[in-house]
Amino acid sequence: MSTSPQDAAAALAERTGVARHDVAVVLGSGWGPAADGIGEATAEVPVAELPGFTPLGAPDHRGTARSVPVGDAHALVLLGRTHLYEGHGVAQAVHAVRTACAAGARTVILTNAAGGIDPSYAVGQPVLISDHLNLTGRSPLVGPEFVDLTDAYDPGLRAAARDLDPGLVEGVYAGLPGPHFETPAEIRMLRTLGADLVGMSTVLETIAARALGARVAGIALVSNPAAGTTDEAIDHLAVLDAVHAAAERTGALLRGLVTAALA
Ligand code: R1P
Repeated sequence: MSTSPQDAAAALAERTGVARHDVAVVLGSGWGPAADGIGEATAEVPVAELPGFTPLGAPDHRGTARSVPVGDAHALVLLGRTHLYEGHGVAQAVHAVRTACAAGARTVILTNAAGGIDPSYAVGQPVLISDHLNLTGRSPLVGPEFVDLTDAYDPGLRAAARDLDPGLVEGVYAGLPGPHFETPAEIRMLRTLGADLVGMSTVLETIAARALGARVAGIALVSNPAAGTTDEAIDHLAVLDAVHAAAERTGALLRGLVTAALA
C-alpha cells in the first residue's frame, strides 16, 4: 500500500467529501477541547485509516482529522500529532503536515503544550511562537533542499494573532527530541541560548511546511514552568489540565486565525 502524503490527501478528500482543505490546524497535547472553537465538523476520520499514518502514541492525542467549513473554505483540524520520540522516524513526524499541504493547505497553524522558560510566563498562557531552535538534531528534508527559515513563523499571521488577542506575547520555542522532560541545567542552557519555551514537537513540522511553501503560525500554551524554574515537579497530567483550562481563549484565537489566514 502506498504511504505518500498525496495518497493520504486523496483518501482524506474521499472520506470527508471535501476536495480541498485550505488551511490546517495541528492540535497538540491538551488542545482537543479548543477544536470546537474553530467550528462544527462535517466529517471526522481516524488518521490511522489514512495511507502512511500510524496510530498516535502520546496521551490525549485523539488521532483524528476533522473537516470544518469556515465561510466558503474548509479547515483541516488534526487532533493530535506523531512525535519524534514515538520512534517512527522523522518522515512520520511530519507526515500529517505534508498530507495537509497535499490536501491544499497554504497555511498551517501548529499548536503545542510547552514548558515556560521565560519567568514572566504564567501557566495557562498562550504564547505566539516567533522563532524556534531545532535541537532535535534532525531535519525532515533530505538532499539539497536549502529552505530559508528567516520568517519561518509568518509575520503577517503573527500580526493577525496579536490583533485578535492583544494580550498575546511572543517567544522562541526550543524543540527537543524528548520524551523525558529537561533537567534544570538544560533549562538554564536553553535560556542562555535564547529559548523562552521548550517542548518536543513543532520544529520539524514547521520546516516541512515551509519547504512546501505553506505559511506557518505557531501557538504554544504554557502548561508548566520549565524544570528548575520553580519547586514544582513536572507531570504530564497537569500539563493536560492546564491546556484544557485555556480552551475557550485558545479556541477563539484559532477560529480567528483560521479566518484571517483565509482572508
Ligand atoms: C509533554 O507533556 C508532551 O506534551 C507536548 C510535548 O511536546 C510532549 O509530547 O506535546 P505537544 O508538543 O504535542 O503539545
